[in-house]
Amino acid sequence: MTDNSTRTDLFSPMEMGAIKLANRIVMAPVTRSRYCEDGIPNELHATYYAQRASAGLIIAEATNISPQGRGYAATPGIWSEEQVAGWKKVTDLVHAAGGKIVSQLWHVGRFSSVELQPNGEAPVAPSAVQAEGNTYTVDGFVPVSMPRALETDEIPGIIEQYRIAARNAMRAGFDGVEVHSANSYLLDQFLRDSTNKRTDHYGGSIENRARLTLEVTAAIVEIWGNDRVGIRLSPVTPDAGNTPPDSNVMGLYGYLVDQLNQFDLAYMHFVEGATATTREIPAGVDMDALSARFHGPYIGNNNYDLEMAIERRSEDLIDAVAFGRYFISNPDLVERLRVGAELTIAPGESYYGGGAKGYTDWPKGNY
Ligand code: 8OZ
Repeated sequence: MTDNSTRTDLFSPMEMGAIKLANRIVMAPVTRSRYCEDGIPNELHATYYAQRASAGLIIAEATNISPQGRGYAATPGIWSEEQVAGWKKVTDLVHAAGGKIVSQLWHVGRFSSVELQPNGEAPVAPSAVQAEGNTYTVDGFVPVSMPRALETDEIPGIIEQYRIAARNAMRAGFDGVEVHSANSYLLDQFLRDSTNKRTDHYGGSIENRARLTLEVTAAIVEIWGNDRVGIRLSPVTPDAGNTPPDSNVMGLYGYLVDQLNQFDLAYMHFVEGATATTREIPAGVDMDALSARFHGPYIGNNNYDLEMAIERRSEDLIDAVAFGRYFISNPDLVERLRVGAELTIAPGESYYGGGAKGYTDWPKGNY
C-alpha cells in the first residue's frame, strides 16, 4: 500500500503557537446544524468530534457568541453555563482520543432573521444594508431581515460579547479560539466597503474598516495569549448573503494581514476562493501574495485534495491544509490520505440538520 507520508511533511507534527499538532491536516469549521436545544452541544456532538480526533487540529463549527450573534437555528452557542458544560463534554472526549480542538467565535451580524433575534429585534450590522438569501428557523427557511446599524457606543458591547465567549471557551476546555472574520458575517461586514457605509471611525478608510476585527482580536489575545488564537478570513467569497467583495481586496486584506502580524497569532486561515464552491479568484486578487504576508503558520482551505495540498506545501504556499467536506464522511481522513485509501463523498442532504444519520454513522475505511 502507498505511504504518502514519505512524499510530504503534511503527516508530521507541527506547532501552531502553543498548540502542538500531530499532523498538518486540519478539520475546517463546518456548520452541521445538528439538533442542539438552546445551543447546547450534546453527546452526539461529542461523539462526532471525537471520531475525527486524528486531525492535527479540529476547528469546531462556528459557535454563536451571544443570542444577538445567532443567525441560524440548530447552531451551538457559548454564552450560557449549559453551553459551556456541553462543550466541556466535547473537548474532554476529543482530548481523550488524542486530538486538539479550538472554538470558532461567531457573530452573524446582518445575516439573521427577527425570528431568531432576542425580542424579535432587527439583527445588527455595520450599516442598514440587507443581505440576500434565506436562513433557517425551527419553522423552516425565512428571508434574512433588514438589519439596523450599530451605534458607535454599542461597539464596546460587541467586543465584550467576544471577550465573554473567549473566556467561556477557555472554561470549556478548548485548546484555543479562532476569530471568525470570514464569510460575510459581522466582522467581515465591517471589513468590506459593500456592507460598511459608516462615517464614524469604524467605517470609511481601510484602517477604520479593519478596526473591529483588530480590536476583537486584541481583546481575545488578552484572555488567551497570542499563541492560542487563530483567525479565519475569506477575502473574496460572496457567502453568506451574496455579499460583493471589497472594491480593493489587496489593499484591505494586505493591511489587515500586516496588522495581524503584530499579534504573532497561532495561525491564519483563508478560504481561497468562494466558500465550498470554486477556487476561482477575481482578477487583480493574488491570494498567495496575501497569505505570504502573514508571518505565522498559514492554513490553506477550499476544495483541496491531497495532491493539491502536497504540491502547495512543497512550494511553501501553505503550512497546513484544512478539509471540510471530506471530514464529514471520512472520520479517519488523515489515515485514509496517508495510505491512499478511497474517500467517501457525503451526499449534500446529510450536511445540515437531522441527527446521527449522516453525522456519526460514517465508518472507518478498510486499509
Ligand atoms: C454554512 C451554513 C451556515 C453557516 C460559514 C458558519 O460559512 C458558516 C455557515 C456555513 O462560515
